[in-house]
Amino acid sequence: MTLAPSELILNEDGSIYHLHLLPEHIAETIITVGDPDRVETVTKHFDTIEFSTQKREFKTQTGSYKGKRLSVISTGIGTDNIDIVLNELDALVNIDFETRSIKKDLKTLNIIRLGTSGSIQQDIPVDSVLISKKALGFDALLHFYENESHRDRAFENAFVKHANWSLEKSKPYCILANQDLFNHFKEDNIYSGITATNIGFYGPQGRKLRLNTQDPQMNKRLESFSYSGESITNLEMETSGIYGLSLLLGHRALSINAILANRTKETFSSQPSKIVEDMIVWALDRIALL
Ligand code: R1P
Repeated sequence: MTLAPSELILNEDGSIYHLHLLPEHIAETIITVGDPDRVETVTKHFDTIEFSTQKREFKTQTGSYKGKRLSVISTGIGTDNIDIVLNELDALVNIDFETRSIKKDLKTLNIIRLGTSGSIQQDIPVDSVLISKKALGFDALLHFYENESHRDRAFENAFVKHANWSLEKSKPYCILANQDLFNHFKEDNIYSGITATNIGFYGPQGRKLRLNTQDPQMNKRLESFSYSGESITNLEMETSGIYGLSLLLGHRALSINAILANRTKETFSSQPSKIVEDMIVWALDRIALL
């Protein structure tokens, strides 16, 4: 099948539409960060940088760290951007841009998010690092794709019942991290849990400035939910989309987050830059061993 110019959009220089990248520009292991300024916070630790570009919020640098070729790309905020980043990264490795057809031998990328997040549990403190074993998506992204065989329906239904979740929002979807990557990064001083991803920072994460939220008890209901001994630990805005699309496309994904806020205790880190920097240094050494 040939992909039409309106479906696979390439720029005049042959690069993919939004990311502005050619296939040779990316490594097989990709670090995603939200903030374009965080790309250099990661790559300043590299031995060499071979390539840099930026279009809109999507800044990419490729280089090597301890001899391993890595790309770092900023996604901006939200799962709508994740739809673009994941589909275009996949196109770069799995679609032949000359013939506009899907390649026979598909490649698997490692996609590792280094992000920030807020804890919703008393015992997950500000300034800790958490890796996400599962994601619970309150965004609707995955509902636009054929996804049935990848979701944990029993978990989703138990959550909807417990939280009295209004389906006028979206049906939450539950997706597993790549368990090999999860085990590679798991260690004693790193927290793990279920990351809830939502479509906004204020109301959708239970913050009230001037507007009332649809359910003022939402975060309390998230906090008290438990399924097979596992709890929802934190809230952010990208992990469900990364896990969902990675699983559907055959890539391996893991989300690692510096916990900057504790929503139950109403506290925020006094040294967010240092905590993010420490997470990056720790994660890079682990990534180099992949
Ligand atoms: C909100 O401030 C942003 O920070 C968190 C959220 O997921 C959202 O993208 O992650 P990043 O620091 O990775 O962007």
